[in-house]
Amino acid sequence: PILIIGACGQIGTELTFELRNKYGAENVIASDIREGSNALMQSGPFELLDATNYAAIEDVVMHYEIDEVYLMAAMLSATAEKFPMRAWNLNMNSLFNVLNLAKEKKISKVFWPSSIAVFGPNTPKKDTPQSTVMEPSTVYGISKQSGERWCEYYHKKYGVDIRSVRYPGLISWKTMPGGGTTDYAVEIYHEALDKGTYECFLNGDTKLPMMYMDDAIRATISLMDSPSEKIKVRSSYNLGGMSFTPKDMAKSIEKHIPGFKVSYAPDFRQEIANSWPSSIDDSAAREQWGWEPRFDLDQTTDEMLKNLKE
Ligand code: VAH
Repeated sequence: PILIIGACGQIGTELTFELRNKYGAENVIASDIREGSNALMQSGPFELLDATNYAAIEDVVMHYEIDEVYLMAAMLSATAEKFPMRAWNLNMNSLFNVLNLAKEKKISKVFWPSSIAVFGPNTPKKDTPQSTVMEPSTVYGISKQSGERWCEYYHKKYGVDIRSVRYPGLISWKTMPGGGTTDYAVEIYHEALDKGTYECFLNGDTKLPMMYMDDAIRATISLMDSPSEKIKVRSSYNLGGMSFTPKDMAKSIEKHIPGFKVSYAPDFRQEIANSWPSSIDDSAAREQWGWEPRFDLDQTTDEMLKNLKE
């Protein structure tokens, strides 16, 4: 059986549905610090669980005889700047808990998400390499960089089968994102439909790596299904999908909603976005486990507007 920690989040929710489709609802235990959407709660077993509490996680793992854990609980970039110590505690201690359960052989495989936030202001911004200078300037980025180092250490020293990808900004419609710098890319669709206008908290030329959630979920499951010997990167894989600016999004949406207008009022999140790459070189993921994105911006816009209208 599989345990998803942080199952009510933007990625966790979709992973729960997809893994339940694939393995059967009873074999996928969803857990989070609070209950999730009705759809999620009605789709299979759920446990209230604090990701920073080792004993509580161990109890759930033993009770359900869990084999694999997807650790999706974290505080994202924007919120982490407001609560640095709470973010460090959640992001790091949740990872140590799961890595130590794997070291004790209580679980056999772990997925843990990193992010393009591991890269910093002096990282090459275009086609950012898999291995390069990274001096993250955000609490969230520091926690992801440190988390990657610990993942690689536990693999090398204790043989822990941990797998990870550096997600770009993710666009989805099933749940709202929580406290990220790329949340504008989800909000913009909601407001385009509700109000026909959107005030973007980044300037219009901010180019960032992005991905439609279906691609991100497919990448995650493809990585977890790959034979261990193929996985040469045990820190975290660069994962690319598309790169675009808020202005590109406005144009893509305007094709469906004539007269849609975006205004730009950058806030503290602009500095975070400025420290991140504009595009990612994900050749290692492509070569080692066959990664291939499918959704471009216009296909993403079609999907988002169609599903949000329903
Ligand atoms: C955030 N959505 O904005 C997350 C992600 C690359 C962005 O890490 O913090």
